[in-house]
Amino acid sequence: MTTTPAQIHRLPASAAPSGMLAELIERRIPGMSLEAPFYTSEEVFDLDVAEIFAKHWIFVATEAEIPEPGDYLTINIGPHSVILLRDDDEQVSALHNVCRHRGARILNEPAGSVGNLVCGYHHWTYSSDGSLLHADSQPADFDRSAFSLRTLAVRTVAGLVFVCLSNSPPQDFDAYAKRIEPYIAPHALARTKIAAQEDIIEDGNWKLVMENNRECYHCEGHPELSCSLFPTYGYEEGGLPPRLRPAYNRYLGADADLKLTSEANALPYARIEELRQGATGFRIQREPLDGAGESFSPDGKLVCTKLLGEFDEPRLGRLSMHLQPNAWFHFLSDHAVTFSVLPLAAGKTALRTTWLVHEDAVEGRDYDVQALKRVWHRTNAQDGTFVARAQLGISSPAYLPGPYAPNEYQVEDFVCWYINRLRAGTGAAGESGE
Ligand code: 3BY
Ligand code: FES
Repeated sequence: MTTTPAQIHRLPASAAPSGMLAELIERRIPGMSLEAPFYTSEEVFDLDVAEIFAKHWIFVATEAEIPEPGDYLTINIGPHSVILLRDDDEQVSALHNVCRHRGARILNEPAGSVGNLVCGYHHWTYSSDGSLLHADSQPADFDRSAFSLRTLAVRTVAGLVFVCLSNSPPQDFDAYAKRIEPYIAPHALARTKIAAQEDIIEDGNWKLVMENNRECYHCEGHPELSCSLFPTYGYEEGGLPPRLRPAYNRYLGADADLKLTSEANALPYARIEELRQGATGFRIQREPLDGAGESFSPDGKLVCTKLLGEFDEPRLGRLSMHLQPNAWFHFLSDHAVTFSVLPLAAGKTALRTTWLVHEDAVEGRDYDVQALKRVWHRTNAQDGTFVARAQLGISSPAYLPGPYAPNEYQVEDFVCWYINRLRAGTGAAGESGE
């Protein structure tokens, strides 16, 4: 008897919140950190994978990581393993890394290059578009066309690669792409190469990693970053602690200069901040850097002398983008750095950091890789310590939710977005903090 593709493609039901989860989502208090189970419970973790990571656009890579046809990456999103592949038409495609015979994982390296995709178990062989080309010893009426690898939605925007595991990805991505493209395109990521990449595992829930990124209340814990990134980030002038006043005054001057420089170079710089809205919440803005205003370095000077794209002006500050649920980015005149957060377990999270430089930049001549990485290598390690301490404290029965300060408003934006998406996805009533 032949099984029909319709029967085969029946998808698992989405995770419905149990009574306890529904109540936790419902009773979240605006302006306060989440209750402990959001960070510690494996049940919430499973819900996060099903409702957040499997239903939203997830930033996973840059196109520069797979420059040639056949180049691939494997990306783990919770229990999902996704193959990102540059196909024979030079497009980026995304396939589930699950053999259609008996389910074995096909590609088992984090990156590489392939012709056809051959499952190592019984050697079913697929083309780069996922069609099954060959399966040994099957009956004469075996229909290969019913057993292609399952594909998933993939989009590239200005050299950034996003996937969505859902069959009906959020529709607002097109509008998002249209708005961010003019900001990022001048940095010409299509003409970059990977200078360095680091994966770290943080001992904390993925939301703690994101929340930590969304505020600079803790930035005095980042001495290397604070040399060039103004630690006044997120503060209103009235809420500034006196010790940050000199930095704030420098920021105002540098910001006025950056606006002129951006206009002279036809670069958009205005802030768009829609971190709570819709499915694809984001923030983008070109902002000044301290010191020489050029790059992330001890004196704010360039860390790569070969500038990106067609730039001949080094003082372009940082074009920074923050994206729900799992990413942030900084695009500078001389390099770009991207961050992708992927959940591993309730208390474990992977953070991938990628540094990109002009494809013609030569290590040792134009840049020193240790100097290029230094600020974010150190900052990530410091953040990892903060996240681990938060996870430990929240895991204590003594933990109670605490209040966000005004300069942590983007943490509140992230949490409101998260709760809203859980409510939207699980059918629970109400929107948070609108
Ligand atoms: O990386 C960021 O986006 C900045 C730096 C420190 C805080 N955060 C908002
Ligand atoms: Fe892949 Fe058998 S599980 S060929």
